[in-house]
Amino acid sequence: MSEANPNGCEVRELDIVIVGAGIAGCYMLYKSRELRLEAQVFEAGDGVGGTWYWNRYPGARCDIESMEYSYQFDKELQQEWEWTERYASQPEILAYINHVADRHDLRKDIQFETRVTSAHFDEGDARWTVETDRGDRVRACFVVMATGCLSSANTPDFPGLHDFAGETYHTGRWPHEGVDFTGKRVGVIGTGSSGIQSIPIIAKQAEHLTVFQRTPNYSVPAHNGPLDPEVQKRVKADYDGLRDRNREVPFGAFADVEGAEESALEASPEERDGHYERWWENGGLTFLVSYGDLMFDPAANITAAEFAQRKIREVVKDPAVAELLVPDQTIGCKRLCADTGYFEAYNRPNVSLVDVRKAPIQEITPEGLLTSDAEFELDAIVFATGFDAMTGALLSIDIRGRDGVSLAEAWSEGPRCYLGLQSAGFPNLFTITGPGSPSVLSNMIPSIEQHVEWIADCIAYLRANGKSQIEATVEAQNDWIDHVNEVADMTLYRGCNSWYLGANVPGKPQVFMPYIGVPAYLAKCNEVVANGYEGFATR
Ligand code: NA7
Repeated sequence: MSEANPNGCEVRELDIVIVGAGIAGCYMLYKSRELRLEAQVFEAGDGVGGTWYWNRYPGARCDIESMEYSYQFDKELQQEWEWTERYASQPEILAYINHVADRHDLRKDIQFETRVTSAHFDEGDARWTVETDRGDRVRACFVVMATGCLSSANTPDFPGLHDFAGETYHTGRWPHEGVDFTGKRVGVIGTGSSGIQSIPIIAKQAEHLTVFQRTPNYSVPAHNGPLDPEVQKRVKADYDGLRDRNREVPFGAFADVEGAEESALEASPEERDGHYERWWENGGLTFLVSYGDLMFDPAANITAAEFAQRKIREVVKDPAVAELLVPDQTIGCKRLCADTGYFEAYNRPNVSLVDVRKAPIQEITPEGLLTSDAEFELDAIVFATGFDAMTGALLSIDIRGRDGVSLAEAWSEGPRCYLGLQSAGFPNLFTITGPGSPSVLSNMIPSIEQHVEWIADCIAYLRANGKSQIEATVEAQNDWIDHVNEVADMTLYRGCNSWYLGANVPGKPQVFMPYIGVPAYLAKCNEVVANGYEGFATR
């Protein structure tokens, strides 16, 4: 079939359109080729990498250890690739994804610097029409949204923002050429992971750094360093074993943490402190799984929270500053951070902390920033203010399914997704690590691979069975969302204003988005397939 697009060009007919060339989009393209699908990837950036392409702020680093944060589909790559640090830096992960793209010759099917603007389903012939900001118009049987969970940058709409005379940056849209803050008065707004990673480095460069903190966060020292060659050798000797063990544990990572099955409350205070001390010294997010009940039992959680609070008071010399930095919420409820010298940065004479929970930011002025009780002169403002997580990137595209209903309408009270893979009313449209899947509460790369493989197997199944359409049923979707909520209610995750709930974006419906528990999720996905795609309607 041939039809003209607005530019007078022929409309390409494809099997599959993949939106995004991050870790998910690249692997989806690889799997599509295996199925001999005619595939096209559209990517807004000028290179592959997604999250790791955009987040180039100083200190950007993965908080999952590099031996676990990698693809497992290419066994040779898994053996050949040598990570240099315990936690890989953004440049190293980006180099890795670029290597994967070269190794599998992916770029020829990726159109860069092209943002998908709309995807409309035509019920007549069950095809999606996808349009881009470059005037492309293509039609495809399947659309896969590999748009990322943390890709839609959230910059609060402060009055006066556009009149600021200095420079502004968002950590998730960092300039490729880097930024030199030497001799500048810098303000960082936000103390989530991006703020916590970048603040120590900006502090070393800037003449003065003012941190504007709304909610203090817990952070465990990462204790990053060169990757021990012995660790690398040991993991590579049984990589599949580690991956298998990780599928058996709630976050899909940290399988080899000893003590993870036990209760914090069964240990004596001395034993517990010794145990926490060992995991604090070990470094990073494993602290949170050092006992099995930390995210389930408030009394257990308090023991870990108090330990972490004590550590902040030990590091930060000025007691008033320390008190401002000590969180009063459940540890782990907002994502725990892993840092290198974060709390130590507040001991520098050129760093000051401002509590904007007590005195909120009122406006950005041409000279700086005004809170309700003081004015700060600044040459540069860094927004470490996070993302419209999990739904932002999807809802920024005009997606219309059956009966012309838009995804924004269907999700007006929060995302509705079956298994995080499909939304009822949107046939043949898949989301990778969508709401309702473990996604951000798991090790992202294995979760991405599991979704990509599930989608590829599903397409193969449809073809083998002479079917052309698959769509989540409303009943299965409703049941699944109820289950996602039931599981969340058994934990302590709902108890704070986190981005898991959408609480960081004004006006966003507050719904707990990720599914907690990798093993149960994997079992469910497998069961659905074994039962002939139970909960999905096929035609
Ligand atoms: P986060 O974790 O969402 O952190 C954003 C920070 O910005 C957080 O401290 C917010 O305070 C703060 N923020 C957001 N809006 C405002 C306004 N209007 N005023 C003051 N402060 C504000 O994003 P990150 O980029 O750091 O990390 C995202 C994830 O990436 C991270 O969890 C890891 O998984 C990797 P709040 O807590 O909302 O009070």
